[in-house]
Amino acid sequence: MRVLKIILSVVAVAVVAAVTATFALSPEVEMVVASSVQYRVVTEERVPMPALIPQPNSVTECGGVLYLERGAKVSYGDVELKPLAHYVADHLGVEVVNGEAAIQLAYDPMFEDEEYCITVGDDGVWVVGGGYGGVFNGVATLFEMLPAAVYARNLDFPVALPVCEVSDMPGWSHRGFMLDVCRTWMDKEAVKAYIDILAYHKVNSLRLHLTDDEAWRIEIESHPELAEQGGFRGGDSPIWPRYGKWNERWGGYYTKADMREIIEYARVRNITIVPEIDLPGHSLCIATLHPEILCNYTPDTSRAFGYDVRSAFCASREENYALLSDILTEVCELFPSEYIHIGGDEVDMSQWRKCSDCQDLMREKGMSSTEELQGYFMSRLADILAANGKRAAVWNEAIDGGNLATSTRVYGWEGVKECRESALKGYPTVVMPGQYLYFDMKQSKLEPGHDWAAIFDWSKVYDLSLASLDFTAEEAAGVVGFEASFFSELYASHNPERADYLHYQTFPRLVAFAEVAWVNDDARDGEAFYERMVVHYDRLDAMGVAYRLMPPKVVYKDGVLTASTDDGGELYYSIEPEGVEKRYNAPIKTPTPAKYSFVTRRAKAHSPVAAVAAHFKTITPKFDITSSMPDSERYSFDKAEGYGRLARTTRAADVGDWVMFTFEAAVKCRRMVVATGNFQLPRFTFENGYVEVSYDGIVFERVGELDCGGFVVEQPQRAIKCVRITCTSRGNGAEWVSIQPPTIYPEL
Ligand code: TNX
Repeated sequence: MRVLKIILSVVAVAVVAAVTATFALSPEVEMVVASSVQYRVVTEERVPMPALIPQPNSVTECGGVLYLERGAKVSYGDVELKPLAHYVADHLGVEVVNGEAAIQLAYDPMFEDEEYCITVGDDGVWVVGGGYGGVFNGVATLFEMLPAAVYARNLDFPVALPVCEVSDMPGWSHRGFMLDVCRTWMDKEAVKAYIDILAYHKVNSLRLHLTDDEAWRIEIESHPELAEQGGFRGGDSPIWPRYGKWNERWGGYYTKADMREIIEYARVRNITIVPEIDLPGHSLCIATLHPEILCNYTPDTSRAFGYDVRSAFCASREENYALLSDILTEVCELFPSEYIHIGGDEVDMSQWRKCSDCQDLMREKGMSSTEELQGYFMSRLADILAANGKRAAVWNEAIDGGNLATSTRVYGWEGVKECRESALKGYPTVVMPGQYLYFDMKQSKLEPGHDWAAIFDWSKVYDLSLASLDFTAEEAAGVVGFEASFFSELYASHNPERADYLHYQTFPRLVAFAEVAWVNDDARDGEAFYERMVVHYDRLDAMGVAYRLMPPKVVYKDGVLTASTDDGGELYYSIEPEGVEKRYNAPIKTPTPAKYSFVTRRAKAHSPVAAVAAHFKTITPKFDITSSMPDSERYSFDKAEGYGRLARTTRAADVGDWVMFTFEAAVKCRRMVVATGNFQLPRFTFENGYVEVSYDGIVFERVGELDCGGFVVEQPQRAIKCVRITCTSRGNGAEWVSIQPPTIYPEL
């Protein structure tokens, strides 16, 4: 019966692999004898269409199932699509042929470039797009229609697909992601692995943030020292260490050959690599190698042991434009992208105000603000790009001077207001406000990340739309799309770097982003999306993504502690102080619920720790700060003593400098987190050092080494009277040390 069905459907569709004339008795016999059936359609069966993200514009299920057989082949209608055919075949574990096949990739000139249509039916599987991007987008959707194992290249044949027609096109032409490979070095293979995941989510632009204060990551042949020296910091490198890895020389850079490989890898996956050379600020790294680029005045370097911490190119120095012309010309040659991002964010303009040459230039050009001077600087760079056939892209501050051409693409990051203003002024605008799309932000209060823009999880990302941001129609007309980002100051503290921190911060927020950037629709249903996303978790698991699960719900009632989750994760719990993780199978009867904490796990994913509120409570016992370093007048030590804020010293630390916290009454606690530096940013720290505690204020006991400026004293056996942090290396690349109050968790 089964054989008969195969014969009938194959006859109907007449798709066969090469069959020799020897067997050409009749078509039916051919198919069976050659056992080269690529697929069969069974009209009376049904398989449901799986949840798709992003949701396509139109999905029509026609009834019937197409079974792809192990002998399925992939073919392409245009030689340009050959690499894509191999991409598909590689995922499915099948072959590419230049002829009839179960899966056909083809162009239809009637479609828009990124538009596509998938038809599953008697003619097999057709993925048709307007351009390469359209066919790629269709392939990305087709993968979602297949079992998740396709991402692990581990499909079990036959594979069932619903007979259907999907037609779809993106609501936004720019669906970008920005990766900061400066603060944390990510090598070629790490970038390619991440490109794979972005591509599955139909992201079509990856901006690599290639230069910053901490590193220069791209080879420039006319100035090899930039990458060869500027690609490494710490140890014996001239680049001061920051953000972890302090003792060792650490980093790397992309050679041009590496970058060409990345560009091609991304191109096959419909992703354009957009380079960012962050100018004129964020240039401490290049300024350390080429101090001549800095403004014409002698800075006071006494607070940083002679280290010049200025980070902006002098805007008046003609040689700077020649140097940048050398650099940008090579960048333009290397990257096929239409846009080259030249930065423009957070320029310390006080340097230009102190520079007599910059002041002279402003007078000569009739400029009244340093913002105009920045506009002048960026315009000159835009001219260099234009001479090389490229357009400039900038961060939103670069348009503040009002003198940058509207052909410039603007990336609005500071806030919604800046995005709307840019669009209204006529700049093609990429919307990426930090409070929605900076995936270096924390996802909840006690999780890792920054919080300067907001603390948010995927649900806030999913709510993002131009309407939700109150864009007028006129403003919306200037928008080219959205971009999410990952700045990596806090990644380098994971020693050694593993993909899991990057994954945890960016997924599933990026899953929500994938739909926001694709579906131009203001009415979004977050709950329905969550249900689809949980289905999508199977795919993330198969991709090997270590995403963040939502915290399990924890309830304590009538002496019973209950935990639950709705995302297919497995629940675990542990009890303090032992902290051994066990499977959670049933509610727990306990008089001390605060001692319990819960986490869910699923493949490589996990949730943050969840518990009753008392588990996370901290206390604020009174303390005094003393130090070998004087405190700043404005940010004096007594401000930190009230747990209100950070304090500062008046200079960076030298070997042997110390800071001590002395509690009014010795503190009995279960955990004490002590750190120098900003609350979330391992900057303004002691670069290296150790921590001591004293129970009587007289005898001190060394308990550990600083890690990114901090150390956690776990389960101290006695009440702590003093805790002291001592520095073992000179300087920190800044002009002061930030002092933060200890975070203290009481005994349970
Ligand atoms: C602001 S985004 C910056 C970056 C930091 C980021 C941290 C932008 C244009 N400037 O230099 O890495 O915040 O969230």
